[in-house]
Amino acid sequence: MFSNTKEFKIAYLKKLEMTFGTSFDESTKREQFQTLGAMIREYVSSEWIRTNEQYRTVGGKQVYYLSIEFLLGRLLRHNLMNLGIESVVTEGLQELGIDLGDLEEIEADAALGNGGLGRLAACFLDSLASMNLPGHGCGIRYKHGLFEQKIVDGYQVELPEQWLRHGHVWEVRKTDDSVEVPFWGKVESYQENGKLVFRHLHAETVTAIPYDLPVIGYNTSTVNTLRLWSAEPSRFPANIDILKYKKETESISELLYPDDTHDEGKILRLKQQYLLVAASLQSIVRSYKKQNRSLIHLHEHVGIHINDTHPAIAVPELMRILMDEEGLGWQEAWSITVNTLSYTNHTTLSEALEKWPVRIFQPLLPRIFMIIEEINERFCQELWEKFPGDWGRIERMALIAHGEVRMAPLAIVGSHSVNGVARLHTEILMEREMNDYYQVFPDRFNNKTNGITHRRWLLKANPNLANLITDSIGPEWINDTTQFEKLLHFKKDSVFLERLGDIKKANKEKLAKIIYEKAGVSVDTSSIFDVQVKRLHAYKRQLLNVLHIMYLYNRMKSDSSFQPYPRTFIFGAKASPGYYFAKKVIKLINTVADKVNHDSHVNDKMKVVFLENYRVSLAEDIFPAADISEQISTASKEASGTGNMKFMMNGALTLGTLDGANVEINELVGEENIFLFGLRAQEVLNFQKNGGYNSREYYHYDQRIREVTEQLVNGFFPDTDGEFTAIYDSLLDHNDQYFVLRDFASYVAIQEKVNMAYQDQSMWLEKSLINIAKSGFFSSDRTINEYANQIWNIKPFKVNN
Ligand code: C3B
Ligand code: PLP
Repeated sequence: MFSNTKEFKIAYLKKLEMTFGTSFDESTKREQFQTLGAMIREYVSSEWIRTNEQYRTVGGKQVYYLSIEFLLGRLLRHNLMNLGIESVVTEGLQELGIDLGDLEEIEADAALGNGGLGRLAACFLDSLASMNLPGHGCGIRYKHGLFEQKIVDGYQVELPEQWLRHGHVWEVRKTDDSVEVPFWGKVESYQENGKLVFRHLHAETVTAIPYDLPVIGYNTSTVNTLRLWSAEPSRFPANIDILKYKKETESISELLYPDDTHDEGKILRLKQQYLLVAASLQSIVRSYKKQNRSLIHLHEHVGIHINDTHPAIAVPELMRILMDEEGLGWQEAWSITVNTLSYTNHTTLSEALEKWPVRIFQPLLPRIFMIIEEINERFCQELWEKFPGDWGRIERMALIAHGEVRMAPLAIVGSHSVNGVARLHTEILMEREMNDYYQVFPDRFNNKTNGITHRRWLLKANPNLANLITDSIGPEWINDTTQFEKLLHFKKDSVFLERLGDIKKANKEKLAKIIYEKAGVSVDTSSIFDVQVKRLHAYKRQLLNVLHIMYLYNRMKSDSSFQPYPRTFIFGAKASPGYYFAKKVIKLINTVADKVNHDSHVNDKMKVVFLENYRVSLAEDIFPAADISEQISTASKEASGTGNMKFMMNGALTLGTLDGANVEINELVGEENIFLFGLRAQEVLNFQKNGGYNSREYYHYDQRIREVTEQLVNGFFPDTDGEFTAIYDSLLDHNDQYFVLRDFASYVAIQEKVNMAYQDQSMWLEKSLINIAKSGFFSSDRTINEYANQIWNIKPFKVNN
């Protein structure tokens, strides 16, 4: 299509005129962006077709990653980079007087996810394609992604997100591949040729339309597919209220549930889950059958991954297809199902463990419910044989109990692999949370520590650091992340370290500009950039961070000899709209920011910034500019974390608890290169099991704690009467479930260490370098390689031109 700048310009201008019927001079930025996007999609179309054809004809096993969330972010520059045409395009546009950076800003983030889980799915897609692995994503094309957050008067305000308003340039609507998904109705069974046959009658059917996105690998011909389903009305049935039916149908893919790690018990959510699963499975089976293969061998050619329990209905749905549609018997169908499916658990928080009331589930998905009942009966029978008389255990482990269908047990029983997302998390699953199942299926459980795509989070987000790395150790690290360790040679190289320091400084300047534009706060770029960005959640303990800031403020006001090194505390976080406590913490951060930033006694030493609307594109500007990465969850509660890995890869030092993947970061970098504090996971779990923690004791014995907690309610912040009572009560009346006060002193002490350590810049830069050099382990290439070899059994497949 084009192989140099000149050809690009000609093709681009022609495309723009043809698409928009306008001359280049009259075109808008949006038209220029849309033109470029469409050109790139066309550019990859032949490779996309070739990949699909070769997968179908000669390729081996393929895997499908079912996920209710894909937090993709923007795709323009990432696609250009992976295709290796970034510089040709940048130059060509420049010659036309267009800045690629400006066009990038036009693209809306595809925010079809809440946070870590959805972003992990997006990183996995990049690694699959870049490593030539035949793996595709299946998700939902929500009309509205995660809400847009505005901060008004310190409060979070949610606005509907509108990413599709101008269309999504990367997608292709595939009407011919649409499938029908039935809800409600009833099931009839009858004998036919000596076999029991089931028929789903009077169902309300929805048409699922796929929209396909190309997933372009880095420097390879592989173009995999992310298939996103949209719900539309089927043929309008007779005698119904058409408008109502249309609205109800479309509402299924209308919006992403904005709850992070919370079970949302709504019919609509269950409909979304079934839409995703039923549509994806039908389409997978349809394409499998095109290869003229018998379904008896499905698991040899197809792997289907259940990302958290949201797509766990894949277990009964695959059984239904194999038995009701393909005529297999139970045993045979069960063996194929278990061997095809695998499942990842992402949390042990009890509020996130999905359970559906039978009274909702059964009428909505009558045949699926029948199959779950039978899986449950057979499973309980097995348990009975293994543990005769142990009713308590059987009740704990059953898939249906107390009027609820339990999704995690369904996923475990119906998959051949169950994995956690960091070593500590997997141990907690095996030894505690899922120990009953571990005893029955010890071989199924395994760990796959999360990872991030270093191509987006380093190569793209931090080009200067990427160049320094390439200059120093060559470009191989881009495809082989074990090469990162070669950077350790430069530990004592003052020229290298100085360049590293300059790059950090430049990234901080870039972020400082954004902070000024978005939040109106001017910050000192030689101060320590201390950053906590992630969803707002009690267990992630943004509250501990802000109480520490209040303590520093108090101390600076009362003790003039206390002169800590200047700091900029940066926060970014969305709270689920119905999460009262989390929203109060946002208000508190903004209230403290207001106080600190306007107090001339302290504001040359500290600033507090809350960046609104934290999302992937903003994250790409934040990670490269951070000095300190706050990973301060209550130990045992953060399954892994992936933000921690992005900070580390960009040279920030972790200040954290021994939780999730922090444990592995610590092992890699060594205790001198990380700042650890707080209770250990075992201690937290023991307190939770046996009691023995009394938050009031910490309040009484630690004057610093008393002062900051009282300030929440004593009028210290003007015009906030009663505003923070809920926070105060959570700490004292409700015994501080997340051990904020218990860890406070230890947090203050470690922050003091950070304060000292930063002042020795050459030591600091050395620590920073060690963090970068050790971060190769956290590339999602490593993670995906483990999934491919140990769970999915898929092999790289080189697409031929
Ligand atoms: C998250 C966990 O909270 C993180 O610890 C983890 O790093 C990521 O998943 C990815 O594994 N998570 C989430 O974002 N949403 C959920 N519903 C459950 C877990
Ligand atoms: N949201 C966005 C936009 C991210 O980039 C990340 C990072 O991985 C997350 C959420 C998850 O952050 P954490 O792992 O700190 O919970």
